[in-house]
Amino acid sequence: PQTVYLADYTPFGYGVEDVHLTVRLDPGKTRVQSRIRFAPNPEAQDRDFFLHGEELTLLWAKIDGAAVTPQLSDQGLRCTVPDGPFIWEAEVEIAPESNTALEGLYMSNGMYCTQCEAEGFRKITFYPDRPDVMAVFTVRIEGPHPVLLSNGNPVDSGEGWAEWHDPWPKPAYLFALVAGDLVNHPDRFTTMSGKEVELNIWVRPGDEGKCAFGMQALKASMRWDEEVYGREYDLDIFNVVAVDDFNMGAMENKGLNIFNSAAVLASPETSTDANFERIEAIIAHEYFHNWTGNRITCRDWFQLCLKEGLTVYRDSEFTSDMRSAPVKRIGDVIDLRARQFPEDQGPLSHPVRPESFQEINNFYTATVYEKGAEVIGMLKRLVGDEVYAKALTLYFDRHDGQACTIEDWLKVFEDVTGRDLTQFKRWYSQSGTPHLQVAERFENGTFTLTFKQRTPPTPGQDEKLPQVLPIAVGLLSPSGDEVVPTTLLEMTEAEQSFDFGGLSERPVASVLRGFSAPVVLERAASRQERLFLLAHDTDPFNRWEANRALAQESLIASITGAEAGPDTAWLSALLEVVKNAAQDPAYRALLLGLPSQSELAQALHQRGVTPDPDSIHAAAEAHRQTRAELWQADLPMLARETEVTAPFRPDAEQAGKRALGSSLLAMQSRLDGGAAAQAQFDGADNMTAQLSALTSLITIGAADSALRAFEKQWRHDRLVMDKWFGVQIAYAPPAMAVEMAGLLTEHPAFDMKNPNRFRAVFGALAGNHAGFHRADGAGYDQLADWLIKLDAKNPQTAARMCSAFQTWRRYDADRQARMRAALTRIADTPGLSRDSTEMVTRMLG
Ligand code: HT7
Ligand code: ZN
Repeated sequence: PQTVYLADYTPFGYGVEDVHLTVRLDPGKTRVQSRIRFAPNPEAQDRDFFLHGEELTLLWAKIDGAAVTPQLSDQGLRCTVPDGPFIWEAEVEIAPESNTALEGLYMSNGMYCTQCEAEGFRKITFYPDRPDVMAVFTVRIEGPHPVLLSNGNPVDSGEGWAEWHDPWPKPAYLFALVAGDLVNHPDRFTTMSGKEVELNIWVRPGDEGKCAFGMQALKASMRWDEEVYGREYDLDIFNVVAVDDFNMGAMENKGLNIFNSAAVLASPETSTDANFERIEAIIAHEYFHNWTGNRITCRDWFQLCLKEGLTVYRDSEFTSDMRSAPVKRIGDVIDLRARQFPEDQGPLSHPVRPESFQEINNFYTATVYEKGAEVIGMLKRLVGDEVYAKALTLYFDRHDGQACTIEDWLKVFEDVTGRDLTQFKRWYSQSGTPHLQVAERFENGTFTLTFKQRTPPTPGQDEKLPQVLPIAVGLLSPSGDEVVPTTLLEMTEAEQSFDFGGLSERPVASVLRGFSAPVVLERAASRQERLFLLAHDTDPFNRWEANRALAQESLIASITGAEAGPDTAWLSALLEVVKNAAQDPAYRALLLGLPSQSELAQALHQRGVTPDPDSIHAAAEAHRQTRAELWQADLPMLARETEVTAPFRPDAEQAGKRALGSSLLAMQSRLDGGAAAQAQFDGADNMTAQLSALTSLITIGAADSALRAFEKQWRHDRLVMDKWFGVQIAYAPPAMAVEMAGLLTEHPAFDMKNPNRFRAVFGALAGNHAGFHRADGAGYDQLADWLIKLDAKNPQTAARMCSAFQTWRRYDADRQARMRAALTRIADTPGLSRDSTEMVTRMLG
């Protein structure tokens, strides 16, 4: 496959003035007629007229009304064109019913829908399918469907047709079309300047009762973007459509967002609190793209983080404002460590702005999204809130309607602050997670913190330069008073010291408050010091972090045999904190979380110890059992405190109580053989309660009847059934996970063509750490078999899931050999997609 390089960027030789599309829908023979006005681009030298096009049957083409015969290839067409402006017309035929890749125009349960980001529009018609070509689109859809939607505002419609016009120039990746027998949940929104906007959530008949929460979230997002960023919606209508077969969460098409139904449909009976929170965040994320992505887009796909990092950052600010900021921050860091750190520290490591790719779909990664958002957070910390707001206003004013680069973004900050951001820019070009070592000294009333930063080599980058690290620090007196409030240190050197003078006694340092930079902190803090921070730190993130470090140390000591069981002194101290009713229950629930088994494997690997998945699993289990026994007397009282008597609300307050209640129930189940969990399961009136009871029962091996009842109750609901498939594998005893996944693929409701269902089964298998890493390699073989099968139908989803193997070099020689064999078998599959080929080749490195 061909590699594309950032350094090779050149603008397209022609600009597009406008595009008219007529789409005549038919499952096997859809006709797409295009009329596009091109004019030479004065900024470009190259006049090669190449239009992208894949899997299209060209019926005819004309330039200025005269028939032409372009030169066709697998990737598109080339044609000789006039020197000045001209009109290109063409008609192609496509077959949406046989499109299982879910990219371009495809069908899902009888409805037509599109997915064009990143390079799907070229599967709809011949076009310069690159984000720097922006144009005004008018679209006529013809088909016998009650609902016919496209981007922008409706122009006119009649029996079997509708016409849409989008006045805002946009790249083709934001094009969308939907047609089908859909019903809507309507609402209205009045913008800050008094414009009325019609809002609709379109769903399959039967799902209309699951739209209200999404609609509330949409209106809250619209208001928030006005209030916080001054951004107003810019069309008369905003449509959201729920689709069952979808490769990712959702897509921000201009005025017509398309959502995976799992990312928008919600009801208390069928959705957990985590589902509600995720839906709120995704609705917000896609809506926020209207300005950060759509009005200002990316020049090329290497700049993906320009829209994704910023939009993730904006949606995390939104969630912090809607819910609890510390809880959101801790959740984000847990997620960053679980998904981005392994990527950045393994063979798939790449910069936030990659410099080359074979298949862009492989770069919608945690690094581009989540590390990209961390970089924005650091920038904001460094310049301060007010300057950040000024810079964003300038960004919107200066670049509205343009396709931009990271250089444009940073220049705005340079202009507003007068600072030189050359070194900061390394965050975009240097891959890998920096490790930050801390040493402390106290002499003559001065406390000195000395930091050393070092980023291990990553693929293609052996040498690393120091990065700008914003390090938030606070100092506490031995009696627990804050003697130095949070102070931002700006580290720019490989090694740097910072002094705090005028102290009467040696303080305890709270370093990297709020996780102010995405680094691995290496700090040889004593157990005593961590217990002190758990009790006294004023920074909620670092209080949680101290506890997390204590949990990790205790587990690692058990795994390596340094200690026989969990640190009971710490567990007693933790119980006191958890019993503090003045603390937010959601925060207390986070304190009860343990590092995942995969995270423990990574921590061991970093210490030069080869992780053994079975010992890790055994230590985690023993820890949970001991904790439950030790806290036995307090569990009933704590559980009573989490009871919610008011009617279900998916807000942070109730969700926090239920989260704490679920953790306590899991402990209780280890003591009472599942009696409390079974009672909760039987009486549950919401999915959070029902599912947490079910997982508690699965964990102790007492879920047979509950699983049967759950299936019977929910077999008509595909999203709830995804949960049923997933939990049985995720929480299965390691020795049974592979068999369970195999058994479930035989279930009549298993459908490998539905990405949600495929992920429910095989995402859960990959997430069952000891089950996937079974010593005989059965987990690896099973996943490889299914990825090979899926690749032939849906390369994008198959390739993403190949990353389950990305940590293969952490493990022992035998497991490594088995994973290498599985990867090689995928790589050697005849006809393997470009997507999966790139992923496995990078992993085999
Ligand atoms: N911008 C979108 C990214 C995307 C996507 C979404 C759905 C299906 C396939 C896709 N490929 C790329 C989603 C987002 O970040 O908002
Ligand atoms: Zn996005």
